[in-house]
Amino acid sequence: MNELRKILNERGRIKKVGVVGMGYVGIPSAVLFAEHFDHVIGFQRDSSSSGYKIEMLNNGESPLKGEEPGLEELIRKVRKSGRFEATSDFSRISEVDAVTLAIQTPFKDNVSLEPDFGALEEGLSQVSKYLNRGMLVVLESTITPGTTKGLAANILNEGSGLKAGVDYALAHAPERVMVGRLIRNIQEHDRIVGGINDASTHRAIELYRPVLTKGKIIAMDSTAAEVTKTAENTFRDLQIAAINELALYCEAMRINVYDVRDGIDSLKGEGITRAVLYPGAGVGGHCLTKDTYHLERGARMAGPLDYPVNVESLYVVARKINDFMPQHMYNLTVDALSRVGKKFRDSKVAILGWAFINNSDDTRNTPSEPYYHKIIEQGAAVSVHDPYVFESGGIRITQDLEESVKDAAAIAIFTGHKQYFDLNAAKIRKFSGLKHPVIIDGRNVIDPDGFINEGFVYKGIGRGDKNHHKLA
Ligand code: SAJ
Repeated sequence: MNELRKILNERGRIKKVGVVGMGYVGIPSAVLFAEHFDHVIGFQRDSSSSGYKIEMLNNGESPLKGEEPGLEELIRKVRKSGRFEATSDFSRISEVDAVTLAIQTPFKDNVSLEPDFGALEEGLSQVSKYLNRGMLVVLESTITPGTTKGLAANILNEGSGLKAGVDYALAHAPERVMVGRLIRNIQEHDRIVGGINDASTHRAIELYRPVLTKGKIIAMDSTAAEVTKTAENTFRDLQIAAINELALYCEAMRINVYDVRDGIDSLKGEGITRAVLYPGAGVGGHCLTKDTYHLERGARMAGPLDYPVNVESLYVVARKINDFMPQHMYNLTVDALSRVGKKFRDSKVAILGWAFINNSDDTRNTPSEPYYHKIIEQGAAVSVHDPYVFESGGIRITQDLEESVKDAAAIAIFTGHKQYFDLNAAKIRKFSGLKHPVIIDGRNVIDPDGFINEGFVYKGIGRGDKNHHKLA
């Protein structure tokens, strides 16, 4: 039996668990572990921005904003039973049998697209100081493929004098949580668990299996687990780019992309799949905008890649098509304004929707932002409306639609919030006070004819059948 298995057997079953990083991934996973293991310690840096979470958690309160069904009562329950506690004393890592790191890995900047592993590296070096033989370390953050076996193992080995996969188990188990359903996602999604060797994988399975209700364990190598997490988002981004490109083609061919979408989607039957998603004003959020570049970096760093010469990565091209969509919204607006002899310079534009996703207040990497800056650059006066977002990066956001649309020469719909599905053409035109306002529909939420007949200049993404209509 290999060295590590022997050590793990001597240590016996996992009793105490540590979770580093009391964020929207670490908190739910820590309290769920506390339901199944003897004791869980949540580790959190006592920094000015997040130190407050320690006291809140120890008082049985959730420091996460927004609705998280089941989370607060679970925190209270495991605090009452004494099975969970939060602390900034990282030396207590030496007490646990398994420690997971749920630390965010944002990009340094949107140009170099280099990930900022700073916080993760700090967490790893903390763990390495208190690492002892037979412990299990699991990375849950989204990381570049190769990080667990590379960067992470190096930091842990250097700081502890131990050897990954021999003296302690090391694995990657990527989080797949969605804000608003954290507890449910951890229990019900299948869990990818990837160790740097078999003994590590088995030990990590021991940690995650008890937490799953509907979800199954999917075991693999740690690098395969890193690729799975990044690729599942890369594939979604690719599917969105495919329909965005088709929408641009349909506009050029003056047909309705939604007729084509329905047509393609009708192809059903055994073994036939067509993941036809929805065209839109762009792709925002934290996952799809980043994970492709993690995957690219991992693949190209790994070693010789056999790939067509002078052909750009399909996945990066998909990113560029999705990131073009706010530019397309800009181009549609320029075109529509010119039909009524206007330019941005002497126009007010109302942007409807700042959240990156429907019926949410999450604004991370919103496609509305590049559009906003482009039209400001052109001298437009801009008002931003969003029912769920009250401010973002110093940009004032109103919840008053009439105020937002008042005197607006153009209205651009960027988010498919439910409130925008029943925009009334006559009312909106009255609010605008113009004979022929412009409306650009980035999320297929309005009926083109209703607005065209009311005198609007209409443009819709993928609506080649309507974008050249006569002015009423
Ligand atoms: N979008 C489109 N067309 C579509 C779908 C989405 O333009 O057909 C745009 C949205 O407007 C948004 C962006 O893409 O701007 C991202 O949308 P999303 O639904 O993928 O939402 P995310 O970014 O929160 O993705 C998360 C991911 N979940 C995790 O990382 C755990 C992703 O893996 C999930 O597939 C996705 O939720 C989901 O399916 O809900």
